[in-house]
Amino acid sequence: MGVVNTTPDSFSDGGRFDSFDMAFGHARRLIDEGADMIDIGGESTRPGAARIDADEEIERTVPLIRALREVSDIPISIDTSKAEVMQAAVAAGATMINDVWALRQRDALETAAGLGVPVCLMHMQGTPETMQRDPRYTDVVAEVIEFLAGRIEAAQRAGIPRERIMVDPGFGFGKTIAHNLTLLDALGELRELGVPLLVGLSRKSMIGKILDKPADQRLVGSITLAVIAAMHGADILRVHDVAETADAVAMLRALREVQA
Ligand code: 9MG
Repeated sequence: MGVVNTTPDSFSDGGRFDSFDMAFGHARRLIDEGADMIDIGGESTRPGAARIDADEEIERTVPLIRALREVSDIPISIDTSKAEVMQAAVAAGATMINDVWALRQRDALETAAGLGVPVCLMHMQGTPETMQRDPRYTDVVAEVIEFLAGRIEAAQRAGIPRERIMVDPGFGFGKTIAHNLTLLDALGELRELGVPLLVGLSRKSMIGKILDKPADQRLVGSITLAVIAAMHGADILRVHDVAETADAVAMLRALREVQA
């Protein structure tokens, strides 16, 4: 899953893709590099990022989705928590909802159920404004699994069939480095939820802190974590560097073929 942020304050690209043309060009490049799907977001979810209203989020994302739909039939995921944005994005051609709030915002559950597209339910402790202040868990793996199991149940109760649900432990969303690494190491346990596993580790601040590197120097750290996640059973990797990650995953796949 290739990441296309249309946010001017995007942490990973310094806002380079805040204009339509640049975002469109970037998305096309990710498709050419081998992305199996594109995740388009209009509101930053990084710690402390400013919230925007639904109209602005729609303005940033929907023209891009429409334009991509004209040139490609690649699956497009809309990264949003707002029911209005989900509706507008799917009407424009998005085929999946990626919600860091796991459909806990107003009308999101019912809207996603009505739209009939797959959803990714992500774990987050707190809110993007406050989540990194002092995240605490007694048992991070058990608590993340319990939360995701509850959201799967809520989604199913709202009418979203299990086959359309995937989950994500939400690396960096209300988690210390130790929480993130513990979760990564225990990713196999999340597979017991019985739905596909999506993970986003690409360029995250955990890598920056461990390696002491800014976002544009986190490629090796990102690829390393992507490979570890894939080895632990992640089904979908949400990444900025599609070509490099695709090569790394191809190497892992080759190894698995001789193991089979
Ligand atoms: C939007 N977004 C930013 N980071 C993410 C992550 O780790 N997972 C998912 N599903 N979405 C994310």
